Amino acid sequence: MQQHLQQARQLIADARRVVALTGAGISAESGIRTFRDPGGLWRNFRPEDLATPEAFKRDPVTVWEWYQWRRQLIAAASPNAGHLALVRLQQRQGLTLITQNVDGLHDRAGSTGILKLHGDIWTLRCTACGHAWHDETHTFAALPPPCERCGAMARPGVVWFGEALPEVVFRQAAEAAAAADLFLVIGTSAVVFPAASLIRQRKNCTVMEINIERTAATSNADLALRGPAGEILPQLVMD
Ligand code: BJW
Ligand code: ZN
Repeated sequence: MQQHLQQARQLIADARRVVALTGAGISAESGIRTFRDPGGLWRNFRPEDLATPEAFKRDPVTVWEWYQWRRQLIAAASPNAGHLALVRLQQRQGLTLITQNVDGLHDRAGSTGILKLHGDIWTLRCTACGHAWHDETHTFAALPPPCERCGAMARPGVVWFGEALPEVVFRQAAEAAAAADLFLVIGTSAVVFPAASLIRQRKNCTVMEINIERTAATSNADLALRGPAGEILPQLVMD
């Protein structure tokens, strides 16, 4: 492992265009459960019962209860050493940060220009007029909450299965990935598309995975570091 860490540190120091794709695993050490690990966020539900437009149409209150519960957990959590190491890396040599996470912990850590592929749990969007706004309410007076502009039903500003990712954000992420010479894949099972399609072996681009387990991305990785992101990342960016 020490040898791998040394090699990884050198790869980062030598890289000119670093891109990181993060998933739920980077927030695990902040106490936010991942989706697919044992005891994960889907609780006793199937993903299609909570994270689809059909589920929301069928039962908006249950879906909102799940999001309100998560908003409360996230509000009580803090960014961890993994989030902070990515801030340091961005300040030191530049980094394009792409995340699948909706928890906002990268923002709270201090990362900038974050490309959020799956939206933001702190954004609400009106199902009628499309108005979107930032809202940090922990316990809504009523569920579903109303649009602040027209009073119609609001939904979480996140991307559910079967919905398109924000077009401009995904394009910027794909361009950054194509131009990268080092691509870090951190704390994601890499099973959700099109986010996972960004992880590809290219000529002149090293793919480095940081995860506690083997994942769907491991076979594409030139170097796989096994361990918690909050422990490994700080060791990679220390001066
Ligand atoms: C640690 C750790 C520690 C733990 N340190 N590591 C091609 C093939 C097959 C299917 C499809 C395909 N293309 C599209 C699809 C369909 C679908 C899809 O991908 N399905 C697959 C699941 C089969 N994709 C979609 O529907 C997407 N939309 C789409 O394709 O639209 C097409 C379209 C075009 C034009 C018009 C209309 C439509 C949308 C996907 C949206 C995903 N949404 C969610 C919910 C977001 C909101 C919310 O949070 O509630 O996003 S699902 C959920 O999964 C969430 C996550 O961002 C995403 C990824 O999960 P992630 O982050 O990888 O978490 P886990 O739990 O899976 O993994 C955690 C990892 O951490 C593990 O590896 C652990 O080992 C590790 N770990 N502790 C380091 N301390
Ligand atoms: Zn509205």
